[in-house]
Parts: sequence; structure tokens; C-alpha cells
Amino acid sequence: EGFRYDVEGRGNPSDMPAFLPLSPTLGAALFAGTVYVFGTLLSGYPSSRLGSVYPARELGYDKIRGEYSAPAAAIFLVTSLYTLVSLLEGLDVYIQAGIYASITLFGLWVKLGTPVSMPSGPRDHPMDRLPEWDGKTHRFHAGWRVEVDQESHEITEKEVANGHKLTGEAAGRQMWYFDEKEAKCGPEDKSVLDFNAAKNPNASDQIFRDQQIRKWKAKGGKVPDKSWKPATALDTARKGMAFYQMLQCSDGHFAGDYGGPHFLMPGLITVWYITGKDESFISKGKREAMIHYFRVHQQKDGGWGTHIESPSTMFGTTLCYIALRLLGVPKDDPAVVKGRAFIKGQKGALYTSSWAKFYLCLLGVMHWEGHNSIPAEFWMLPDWFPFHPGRLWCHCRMVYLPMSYLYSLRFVYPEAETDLVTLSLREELYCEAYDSINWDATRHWVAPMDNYSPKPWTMRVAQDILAYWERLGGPILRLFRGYGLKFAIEYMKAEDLQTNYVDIGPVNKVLNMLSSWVDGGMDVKDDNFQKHILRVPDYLWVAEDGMKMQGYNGSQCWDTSFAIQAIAEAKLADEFPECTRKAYRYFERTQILSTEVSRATPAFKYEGEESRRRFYRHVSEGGWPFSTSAHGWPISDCTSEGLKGMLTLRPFDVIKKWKQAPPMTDQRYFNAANVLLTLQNFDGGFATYENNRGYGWYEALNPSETFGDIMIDYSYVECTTASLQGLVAFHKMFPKHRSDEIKASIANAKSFLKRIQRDDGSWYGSWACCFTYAAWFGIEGLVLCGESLESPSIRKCVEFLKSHQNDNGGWGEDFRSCYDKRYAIEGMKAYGDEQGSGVVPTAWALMAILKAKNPIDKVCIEKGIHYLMRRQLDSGDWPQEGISGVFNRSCGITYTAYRNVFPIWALGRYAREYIPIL
Ligand code: LAN
Repeated sequence: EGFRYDVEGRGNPSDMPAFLPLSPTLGAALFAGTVYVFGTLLSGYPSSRLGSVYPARELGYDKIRGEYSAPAAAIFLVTSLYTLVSLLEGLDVYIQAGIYASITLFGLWVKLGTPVSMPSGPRDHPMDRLPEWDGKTHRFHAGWRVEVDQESHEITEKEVANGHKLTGEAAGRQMWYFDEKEAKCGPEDKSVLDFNAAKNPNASDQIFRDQQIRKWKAKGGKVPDKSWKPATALDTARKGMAFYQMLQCSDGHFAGDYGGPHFLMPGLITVWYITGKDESFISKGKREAMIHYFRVHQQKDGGWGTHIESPSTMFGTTLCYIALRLLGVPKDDPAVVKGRAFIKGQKGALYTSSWAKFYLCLLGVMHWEGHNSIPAEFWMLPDWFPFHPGRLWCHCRMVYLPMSYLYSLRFVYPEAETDLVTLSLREELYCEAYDSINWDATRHWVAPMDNYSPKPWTMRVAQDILAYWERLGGPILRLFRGYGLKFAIEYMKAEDLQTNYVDIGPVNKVLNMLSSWVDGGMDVKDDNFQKHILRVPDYLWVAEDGMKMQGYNGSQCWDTSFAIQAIAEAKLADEFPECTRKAYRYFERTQILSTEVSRATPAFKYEGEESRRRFYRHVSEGGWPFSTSAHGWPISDCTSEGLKGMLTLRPFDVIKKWKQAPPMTDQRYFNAANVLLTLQNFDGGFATYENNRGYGWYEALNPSETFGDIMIDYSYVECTTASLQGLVAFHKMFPKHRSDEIKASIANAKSFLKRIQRDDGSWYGSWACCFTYAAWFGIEGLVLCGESLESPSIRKCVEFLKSHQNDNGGWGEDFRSCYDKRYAIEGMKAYGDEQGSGVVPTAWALMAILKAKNPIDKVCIEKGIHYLMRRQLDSGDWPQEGISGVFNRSCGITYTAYRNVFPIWALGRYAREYIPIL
């Protein structure tokens, strides 16, 4: 046969090139270099792209961006190509060509194909049930008051009286407490305490608003004249703002109800119950207010939804049901009887979804054998492992962290065997006798109404293998589990300290709390547990539907930023000087780890490189949060919103001429830009809190059943546009700082925005309902990236919106758009107007079309603007309609500020930016 080299006449075997056609030393060095770079890229991934505030380079590795510098990347590329060519040299030309072609195609597919972040849809099985209530009006009692900032710290410290002090910035903290005086005088108009879910399950936050207005009046503030009927768009915005400014809190933030999900408060109540029903944890008054909440939201069929607008689900119902029982509502109470009938009608609690099962297991009213494994030893996998939990979306990761701890300990409420309520629940929740249940056989059971993301067979198999591991792991399991548990508790403590015990969200808050109690020897007096108690009020809100647990510790920074941008675009900033100054101060205090107070907390210590690597935390310093500085998790778009808020205000006279303006160094702006730059993904888009660290196939391992697309931090149209806006605003103010990177970032983002646009011109909205919201971001983003206003991408989206406008000029999709991934054309019929329009989606659609600045859209725009004008209430407020926010595809969340801020903004944009081009 001989060598091909002979045949081709290229010499005889003795001159055949060595394995690498180089000198052995150079070849070996290059090979080692490639392996090193490639290896680090792969293995360090979850912990390497964490950014850094302090410029640092190490062997060509840029720690700020978490990437190799351009020369290092070029060397890497050349070396790998060279190595590849040498390796392929001996092969048949056709094979060589095939390999090169496949590599090229793969590259093109990655760069130009559908990004992994493209949400699928429309879904095959749209939601086919509607929620229904019995139509009764419930009146809540007066007496709850909200306090913010330092005063809120004082009240909590006095109420809880455990000697511990709250840490971190007080700005933005909101807490509700019961006040005898308020109970006696209360609101003048008692109807603000009324709630009727059949009319609208969304409370309109009347208690809070009423109090703010009373405070405003008491300080001599002017209330908009009810008889004034503004005749122009600008005056409507002005009146809207005159109303809205009354709601601003003393520390400058805009507050509001951030409730919606029904599955959160039951978690808190369960933990309160297990840890000994401490009065300072949930007082009697709060418990009653919570019971009120559950009662008014119960539906006709006896169940509760996953959130306020959802038809009943087993997830919502089992949790609200046990919550009522733990709060002391007896078994034969009519609401409980009805709730039980619903659960039994769905074949019992064995069919509720996994997150509800988790609480049942903790309480000892379900056996851990009936729960799929969440092994703590997963944390011990090496970082390079393709499915390391450090790569999960932070919310998913931070929830499964305490879950892994509690599951791995098989923790059960110690009194479960003797407690009369838990013993009774074992009978109430199931259709069969508790002791006769074969738990292991029920691990995968879930009612279809809960099963938004059915687990594929792969996940079932994985879970079945884990079930064997649980049973047969023996000493090996115990060894690794021991390390896993130790790491889990260390990680939770880090999270607690980094967030001043607020924690990233309401689910890990309560589970971390329980874990700290377990770790502290099941002692309520344990320091960590006591510090946790101080932060429980941060999550509670009171509205006319009672006391609820919010989806976050509020939406303070987010709402304040929108308020400021709306005022600025309507050019009203100088008309509302007090309001703008207060907001500026709020942003200043809220920038993460950037003020003296925030740097004095233990969180600052955790910002060090080593701990961030250990706990998979992206750089935080300089970012802005969604809520408060004390919460401390930066988010891409919230960083940008905070930055924009400050930069928008800087040029106004009210700020420029303000002698006591809080100091902002340039470095603080640089840090914010730094956070944003580090957060751009390889696909050009921006995710929420971190870079995307995993892969699309993780979704096949989503164990939650009820939620969709939660496994990794995808890039979103919303986060991408918002982040870009911050970078562009920054670039205008500081044109010399990292300008090349910013320009490159804009170009990359533009291509991402186009790739994620759907064929019909729309974008899918992941964080609010839905296509109108996303259209606003989509068009705004493209325009910002310099896309021509006539471009097909922009026009297609405008046409998409126009085709969904109702005759009365409004737009009105609702939560179902997000759930079904299909425009819910009659969305707002239930809670908006009779044609299905609503003010918030109308404002978003208008914001999008107005940004496309085209005279040909005039008729459509004016119809929309008149709609918003018509719908303004005499007070200057707008009505509360359907739920605006959403997360994880299947759960709605309230943003009461939206009904004010977006109409004001759209009207202002029309008056100031559109009329002039006509
Ligand atoms: C939020 C609230 C803010 C929201 C925006 C900034 C608006 C968005 O643009 C990015 C995503 C983000 C940060 C977001 C993510 C999911 C959150 C944190 C929430 C909707 C608030 C509540 C929700 C959280 C997951 C709820 C807790 C429930 C679990 C399933 C863990």
C-alpha cells in the first residue's frame, strides 16, 4: 500500500512530517498552550465569566470581561487552526474538506442560527380554563400603615426586639405595621378597603395610595383638581404626574404592591409553623390579615390559582390550603371544606407539583420517598462539569440550594407525629389512607393543570437513577453528601450576608431561613435565624385584599427609574423639582456596594474575587438592583435603569444647581458601565443577573413542572435593549471611557435583537404581558443601534402592532399571551374594557410605534393617545386592570406603578417627540 505521500510523490516515509510539522519543542509548547487556553475556557466557565471591578489581566485573560484579550484569542485561534491542519494532514482530501465544512457550518449556525434564547411557541395546548369567583365583596379592616427607610428599620427592630440591628442601606425598605391610631381614624372613604375578586382579582393598591395622599395633603401638597379635564396629551401627562408624585415615598422611591403569586406566602407560613410559631416572626395581626387574603382569592371551584389571575391549580390550592390550616383555620371552615373538595377532585395532593410537594414533605404530611432526589453532593461536582449547578439561572440555583440541603437531610418537622394539625392534614389531603401509599411510585405524578413543562423521559430516567443512588449509595453517598451539605450551608450563609438577610427572592428567603434554623440546632434564638426574622417584613405588603407576600422585596429602583424617564421625556422635570431630587438621591443610595453604608456591611467582603468564585457570584459593585441596595443582587437592565435614572437627571437645572446634591464620582459611573459590559452574552444579548453559563439542553432537565425556561439565564429582548440604553447614555456622558468596547457591544446586540425577532415582526416578552411590552423594547433597541426607521424589522413590528389595535384605539393582551406564547387578542376583556383594551398594553404599543417616528402611523397613534386620555380618572390616576408582569412563563406578578407611569410616558413621548415631526 505505502504512504499516500509516496503515491503523491511528496517524498518517502522518512521525510514524512512528524505528528506536528514543527520542531518538537515549539510543537509541544503550542499544543500545551492550546490545551491550557481551551481547558480554562471550558473548565473555568461558570466561575471565570464573573467580571471584576479592578482591572486585572493574567496570561492574556481579561478579568473585567471574563474573556481572553484579543491578542490572546488570536494566538489561540491560530494555534488551534494550525494544530487542526496538522492533525488532518494525513487524511483523505474529501474527509478534510468535510471536516472543515462542518466546522464552518457549525460556526455559522452558532453565530447566525436561532439563538438558544429564542422562546418557542405558540404552545400546542393553550390555556383552556378561566378563573371564576363567587362575586362577594369583602371589606378589610383599617389599621395597617407602611413606613420606609430608617424609620422602617426602627419599627422592625422595636417590634422584633431581639437585640439585632438591620444592616445595609435603609433606602427603599418598606414595611407594614399595625397602628391603633390608623385603625380608629382609618381612610375617610371606607370603600378603599373593599375587594371583590370577581370584579378584578388585582387589588388596586388603594390602602397605600390613600395613605400617601393623606400624608401629602397633611404636608400642604396640592392635589390635582378633579374637575380639570385636560384637553391635550401633555396636560393629561401633567395631571397624571401631579397625581403620581403624591405616591413617592420620603426616601425618593416609588412604592407599590408587588404581589401576585399565590405560592409564596404558604412557604413563609410553613416555615413559621415548623420553627415554633414565633410571634415576632408572624404576629397574630399579620396572621389574620393573611387569612383574609386567602379567603378573598379563593375561587368558585374551591381552589386557588398559581397567581391571582390564574385558574385554580393544584400547585396554588394545596399550598394555600395548608397555609390556612397552619394559620389555625379549622378543618370544617367552609373555605377549607371547599378547598379540600377541589384537591380531592383532582385525585389528592399526590398530584400537586414538585415545589408544593417539597413543603408537604418538610411538614411531614408527605413522605420524602414521594419526592424526587435533590442531592446536595451535586455541589461537589467539578466546575468544568457540563451540568454543574453553578451554571443554573441564579433564581433556580438559589432555590435548589436550600432544597438540596433540606432534602439531603430528609428534614421533617420534628413534631409532625404528634401535632394534631399535621396528623389531620395527612387525612385531609389524600384520597387514600396515608399509611397505605406507595410513595416511591408517586414521584412523577402531577396534575395536567400544573404541568406547564412536562418532564421529558430523560429527566424521569435521571430521577429514577437518582432514586437508586439514594437507596444504594451507602458510604460513598454519605461521604459526598457530607461535603455537599457543608458547602450548601456555607453557600446559604454567604447569600444571607450578601443580601443583608433579604435573599434573592421569596422562595430561597424562607428556605434559607428554615435551613439556618436547622443548622442552628433548631433553636429560634439562633443568631442567623433571628437576623432572618428582621427581614421578613420586607416581603409583606398590605392592600385591600389583605396581607400578601410579594414576589421580591419590592420593585423600588425599577419603578423609580421609569418615573424619572417618563418625567424627563415629557420635559416636566423642572416642574416637579422635589420629586426629581428625591429620586436622584434614591438612585445614589441604591447603587450596589458603592456607598459608605453599603460598604460597611459583610456583603462587601464577599465581593472579593475569591468568594465570588467560590459562590458563583458575578461582580456586583457598581450595579443597580431591581429593589434596594440592601438586596444587593445587580441585574443587567436594572443596572442600566439606575444608571439612566442618574444620567437623565444630571443635566437638569434642579440637579445641576442643587447645592446638597449627593456626591457621585465618575468612578461610580465607570463601575456601572463595567457591570453592563461584563454581562453581555456571546450571542450579543443580555440575560438577567449573570451571563448565560449553561446550555439550551438544560431545559430538558427542568424539574419544576410548573415553570418554563428557568434553567439558564437566557438573553432577553428586554434586558438587551435596556442594557444598551444604559451603555449609550453612558457613552454620551463619558465618550472616552471604553468606547471601543461599547461600540462593539452595540453592534453585537443589534444582531441579536434581529435574530430574536419573530417572523411576524413581533418579539416575545418574558417579564411582562407580553408582545406589546417586548415590541417597545425591540423597536427602541433597534433604533438605538442605529437601525434606519424605514428598516423592514422596525416596520414589520409596527404593522404587527397596528394589526392588533382595537376599534376603540387601545391594545389589550393579558397574561395568557405569555403563557400560550400567542397574542391574547381579547386579553383585557375581563378587567379592562369591553373591547378587550387596557391602558398599560396601549401605552407600550404606543411607546413602540412612537419610537418608529413615522407620519404614516399618525391615525393609529392618535386613536391610541385619545384612548389613554379618555381612560384617565378624575383624580389623575388610571384604573387598575389586569396583571402586568410575568415570570417563568406561567406566573403573573403585579406592577401597580405601570398603570401610572406608562400612560404618562407615552403621552409625553407623543407630545414632545412625535407632534414635532408632523
Ligand atoms: C423579576 C423581577 C424583575 C425582572 C426584570 C428586571 C423586570 C426583568 O427585566 C429581568 C428579570 C427580573 C429580574 C425578575 C426575574 C424573576 C423574578 C425575580 C422577578 C419576576 C420577581 C420575582 C421572580 C422570582 C423568580 C419569583 C420567585 C419565584 C421563584 C420561582 C423562585
